[in-house]
Amino acid sequence: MGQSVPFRPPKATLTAQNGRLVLSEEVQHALSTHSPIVALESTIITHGMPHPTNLSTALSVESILRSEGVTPATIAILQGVVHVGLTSSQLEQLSDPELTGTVKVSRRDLGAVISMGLTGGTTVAGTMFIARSLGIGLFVTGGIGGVHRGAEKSMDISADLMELGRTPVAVVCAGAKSILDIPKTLEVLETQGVCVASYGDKNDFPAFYSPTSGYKSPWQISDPTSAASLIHTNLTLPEPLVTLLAVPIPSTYTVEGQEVQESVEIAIRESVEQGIDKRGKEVTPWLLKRVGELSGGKALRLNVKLIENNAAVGAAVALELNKLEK
Ligand code: PSU
Ligand code: MN
Repeated sequence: MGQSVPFRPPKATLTAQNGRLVLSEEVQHALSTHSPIVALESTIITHGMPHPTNLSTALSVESILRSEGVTPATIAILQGVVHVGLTSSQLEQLSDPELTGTVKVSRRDLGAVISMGLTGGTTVAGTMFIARSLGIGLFVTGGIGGVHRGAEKSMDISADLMELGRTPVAVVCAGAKSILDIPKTLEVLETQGVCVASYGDKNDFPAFYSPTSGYKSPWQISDPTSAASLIHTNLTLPEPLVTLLAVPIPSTYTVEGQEVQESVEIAIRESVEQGIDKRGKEVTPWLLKRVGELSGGKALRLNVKLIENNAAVGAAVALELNKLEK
């Protein structure tokens, strides 16, 4: 007869005590005083933008948040240690193009990167996972991953969409990039139970460089107070739900956005011709880089503008949300 062994749940690996988690003083203070705080991702620094714009944008987003009284919590993994809140020298280190072997860290990669002592930038999915474990309820980024064009064959659907379906952290973004299949992305978001709301006076679902994708969001929100109310209500349902607040790029950039769109179409065609579309996690960084080259820097300029805009909206929402959480 076999002996029965009592079930013992494993101990968490991600703790400050075992040195696998480090919170900056600023983040520690914000969490302990329940002050407004916003999580920020780092794949955009390591794999999403070229140097030195990756660094200047990371710094500028943080300073936009701070100037509104909101603590930025940029999340990354440095030599196997999860950092929440980075010093400017850590941001510099992460953005350095000479730094080789930096991993793009999605949910599936977290344990591997920590156990192997590696350094990496966390994606939307990876960042949400860590933000949630600390009780951070709001996250600002540029664009989320989504369903890739041709996904009916490749099955390339970003883990971001599944994370949005199961990890209760509200996300502010500029929609999904037009390198993706927008209608299929919206379908999967619906299937995953994500509350998608456009921010502003229209319900168009934005497509990153462009304020409209040609598709609609199911909901529309026009000010920070209503956005916070929606986010808070979703987070406090019996099973918390994610709100994806889709903020269109300011209309001043509409013409430039249309020009960038042409580069997007060319980059996608090239990725199929060269078989890049079959390279898993490399697909998104490759397309982002190629659009940057083809657009002669225009895409990058818009990318910075829209992230800064998202940070400003995110800060206003964070302040309102904080009042409801008290
Ligand atoms: N979209 C962008 N810039 C980015 C990304 C997406 O416009 O830097 C990054 C984000 O970190 C996002 C990730 O979570 O790419 C999605 O990658 P994938 O499609 O491999 O899941
Ligand atoms: Mn993918």
